[in-house]
Amino acid sequence: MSLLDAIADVGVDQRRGGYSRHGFDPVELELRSWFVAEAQARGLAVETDRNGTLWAWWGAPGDRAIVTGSHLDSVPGGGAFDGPLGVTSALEAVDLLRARGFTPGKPLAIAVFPEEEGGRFGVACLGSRLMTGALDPDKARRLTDPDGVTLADAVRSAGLDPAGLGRDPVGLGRIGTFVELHVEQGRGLVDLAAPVGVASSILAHGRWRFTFTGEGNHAGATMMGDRRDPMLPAAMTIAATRKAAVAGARATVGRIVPNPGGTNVIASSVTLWLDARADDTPRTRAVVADITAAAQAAALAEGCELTVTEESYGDTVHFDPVLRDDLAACLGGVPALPTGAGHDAGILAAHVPTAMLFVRNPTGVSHAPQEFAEPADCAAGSAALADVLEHLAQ
Ligand code: HGY
Ligand code: MN
Ligand code: MN
Repeated sequence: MSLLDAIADVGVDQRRGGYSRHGFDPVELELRSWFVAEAQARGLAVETDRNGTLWAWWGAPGDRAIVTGSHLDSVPGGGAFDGPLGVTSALEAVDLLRARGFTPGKPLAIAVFPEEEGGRFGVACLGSRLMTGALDPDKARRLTDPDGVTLADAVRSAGLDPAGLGRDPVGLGRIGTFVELHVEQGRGLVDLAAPVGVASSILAHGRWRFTFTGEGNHAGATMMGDRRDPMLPAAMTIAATRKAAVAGARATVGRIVPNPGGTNVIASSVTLWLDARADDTPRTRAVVADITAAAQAAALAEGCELTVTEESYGDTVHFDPVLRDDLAACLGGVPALPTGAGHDAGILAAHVPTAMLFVRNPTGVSHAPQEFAEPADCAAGSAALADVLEHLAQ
């Protein structure tokens, strides 16, 4: 049984399909315990840092460490590979290196970052953002999940001190190089007929919360001319995303929550979240500005108020070209690919030399149950990661 098979039953979402595994919820805590057991079975010493990131050390923790790893959480109804493949491949790479009789000449660690998807508390790459200081810890502690549980309460239930959340210069300072293996979220490697590739860049991307406030009322007793229905400007905002996302930009509304949400009720408010991405910050912000203008005009026409809040934002990531080309060469000249998906590697890239390896996904689909990687390509990915770690940890 592969390591991925061993966790295949954890966090299956019968209602949505796929997996729902979210930061510090019981499912992710079960996955974290599984990882700790697997790491300890390999003689790796596991520690949990102030932000809940797990660090499994091969040898004593120390500076100039070669670090790999990824995340175990998912989007709601997500696939089996996004995140976990990077964690299981890291464990398998340790097995391969041991089998080769390799002993690292530098500290080597596997990191597992919490809440990379932001599926529970709404901020993507929560653990790496906190570690690098990209997210204010007071704001983080106040983040709430859909049930109103704060991040502070959630980490406390997981055995962490919420007062400890925040920048971790010691932990970050130990990282010499970070390499994350990830299932490709697209068909680039399929089109290139390559099982493994390296990452060149990540789109600029962010998330914005739009709240439309109108007047709740009865669906049958309220004449159409007497309404201030926030669902209408929300719908027009969603329609505006398609027109605004030009020249390779992407704009998505995947989540909309009416309040109170009754079939025979005119909503009093509607909140939707916009995910917008483009090659650079000016283009991304231009897309958001166009959509915001459409939302404001639609809200005004319906007599509704609108508030727009930026929840997270990250500029374009260009991975270290020297490291990228060095790893591509180490792997015999694998292709370099851009990605539209964010990663903890994208957050760390601003602070330490960082690279990513991609494993072919024949469906090209991600953030959905159809996400897939062939066992042979997963094995090629683990072998490639072992080669890269051996190369870096000489
Ligand atoms: O949203 C993303 O691109 C990543 O999967 N968190
Ligand atoms: Mn993802
Ligand atoms: Mn991911």
